[in-house]
Amino acid sequence: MQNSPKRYTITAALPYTNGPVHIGHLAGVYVPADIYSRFQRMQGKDVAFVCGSDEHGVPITIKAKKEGITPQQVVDKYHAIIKQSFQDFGISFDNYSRTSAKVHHDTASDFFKKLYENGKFIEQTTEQFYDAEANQFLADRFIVGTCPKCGFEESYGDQCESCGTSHNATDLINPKSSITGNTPALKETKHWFLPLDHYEPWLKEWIIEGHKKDWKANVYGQCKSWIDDGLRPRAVTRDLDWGIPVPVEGAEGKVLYVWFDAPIGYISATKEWAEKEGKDWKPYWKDEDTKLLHFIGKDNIVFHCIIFPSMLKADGSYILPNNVPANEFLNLEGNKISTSKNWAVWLHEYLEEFPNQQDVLRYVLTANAPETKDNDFTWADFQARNNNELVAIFGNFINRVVVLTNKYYDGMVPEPASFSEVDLATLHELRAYPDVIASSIERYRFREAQAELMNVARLGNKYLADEEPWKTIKTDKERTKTVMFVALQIAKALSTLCEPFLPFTSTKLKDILNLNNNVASTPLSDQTNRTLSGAEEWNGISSKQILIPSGHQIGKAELLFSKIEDEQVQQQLDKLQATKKANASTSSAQAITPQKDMINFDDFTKLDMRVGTILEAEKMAKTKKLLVLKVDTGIDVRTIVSGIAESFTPEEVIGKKVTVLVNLAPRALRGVESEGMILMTETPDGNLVFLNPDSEEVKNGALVS
Ligand code: B3M
Ligand code: ZN
Repeated sequence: MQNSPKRYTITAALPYTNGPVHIGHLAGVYVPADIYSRFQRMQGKDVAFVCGSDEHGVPITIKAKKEGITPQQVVDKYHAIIKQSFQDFGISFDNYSRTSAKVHHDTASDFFKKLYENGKFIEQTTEQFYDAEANQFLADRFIVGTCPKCGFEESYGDQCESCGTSHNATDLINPKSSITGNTPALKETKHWFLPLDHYEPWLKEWIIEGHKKDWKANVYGQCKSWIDDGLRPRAVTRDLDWGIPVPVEGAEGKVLYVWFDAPIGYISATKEWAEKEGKDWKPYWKDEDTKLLHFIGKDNIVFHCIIFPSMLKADGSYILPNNVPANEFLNLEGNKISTSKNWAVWLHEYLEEFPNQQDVLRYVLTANAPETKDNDFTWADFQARNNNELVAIFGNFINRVVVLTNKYYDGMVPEPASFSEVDLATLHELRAYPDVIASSIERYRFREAQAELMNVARLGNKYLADEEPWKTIKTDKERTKTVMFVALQIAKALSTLCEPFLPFTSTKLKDILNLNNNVASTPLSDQTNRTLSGAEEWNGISSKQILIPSGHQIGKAELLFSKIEDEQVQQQLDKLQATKKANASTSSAQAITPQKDMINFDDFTKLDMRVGTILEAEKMAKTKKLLVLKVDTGIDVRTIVSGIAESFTPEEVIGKKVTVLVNLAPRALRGVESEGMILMTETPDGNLVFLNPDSEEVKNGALVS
């Protein structure tokens, strides 16, 4: 691709329609994607910003079973909620489609057929997990077990949400049906596999060599470790009744794997949009001069960097993603956001509870964006950033400029006298910001870009505070006119520069300044009234142009932002507290797991459990849940990998007496041989607790019987 692409195809991960959108989705995917898209449009670029509802897959059918309705009713309900809330929040998709649409079924079916007819799949009959009681095969979230890579014990059949890896269900350790809880049987079934191993050499060259410098470290690292571990064929069809039927002979009762069809949803959404716009969709997906970008969360990296590109490569007629700037996860008040536990701030509820304050949430989520590591959202921080930054800096500056211009000049931009050194230095500093902000946005550093935007507001605030027009108005009217003229230039610049981040504020500020886009931003000498392009507006700030000319009539003052009161924060915290209590009571009610199948005494005597002491502990690199322990079992000192890192630090467990199952067959977890298991239990809100003897007299090696 040339340096400046002819067009941009920007995709945002298709949200599953098994629930509404929450702040984690917004911070991870949709706000950054929208900032980037809005910015490129302002630069006059040809942008197709597409998304849509991800309506197939097991999560939908699980939700339907839970709510006693059909999958179509589930997707219709949440597609409407999600689409409306994105629109109300200012996420400026050119098209928000849905994968149950005919255009998508046709596009995905044709895509599969072309690969099938060109022999790109391996057709294989293999043994897959089957739940005899539920009378169905167990695909994806219908089966859970221990992740073979990181030891996470609630890994799904297709993907581990903890370490992001994607695997086949038969790789799971200790698999269980999520429908009945039973240990599944194995039953033969035919599926079509994409031979990812076949694309390994090309992926090494395209990613490991080709994108070492320009892909984010978290993305590159996950791809590299996945490729280094060796790629294997991946089933792209499933034995399910909800999804896109496999369009070939002998595939009755089978559908496309949701992660095969969903990324193709970007293509069908582009087709649908191009149709409406009277454009040709093909250049957006097939022209090398198009920059293709996927905005996603880190749990989708492997699908967007390895599996979907391999599909595009197999087809041979598509371009590949230029970048996949995936974000990490956002937590809420110190805990992982969870749809199933209702531990979230839902977008549609926020929009109701904080009317006309979309930009406050956009601002706070960008300021806290988990761009390189997981981050945390707290309502206290939300209030602080709104009150101390948006209100006290940005809003305060604009309010003073507009109030004083109305008070001194009836709202008319004054004619400046001669500019002082400070004036010229301030205007010079202002002119640097468009490029600074643009550079951060182009490198997908939106936190940094927004911080620079706030520096423009700080520049204006400081200028007014230093020049004190409210004092000079009494002694030097000419000086005051110049100061207010300079301050109004900064105000106008803010109305342009904030648009990608705070689109509602930009519109409001342009209304206050009465900038209905026909204000000339032209060289000092020539004042012609014409509508400016976004690029002229943005880049005009950098040149020695007047941004808002003297004689222009601005509007009346109105507040851009209002303070968030303690009561509003408390209301949200109470809501979360109620959720926590509800979870605790349901989990304690549910926690009484049904008794397992009966065993006899001989079975029990096979278990060799001892008292031990943890001598050493360290976190396992690149995992969130695992600690590598050295345990003195009284028999020996051995290594045991334990999934307790989210409940204990290594320091907290050293010296602890524990109960150890010592004759459990060793297994390798991320390359570390684990010999045994530390017995734990957990509190209702999910904190792990050791099972240990309540007497110091008990020595290591003592038998537990
Ligand atoms: N529906 C979102 C998720 O994994 C998934 C993205 C599809 S993008 C093609 O939560
Ligand atoms: Zn894992």
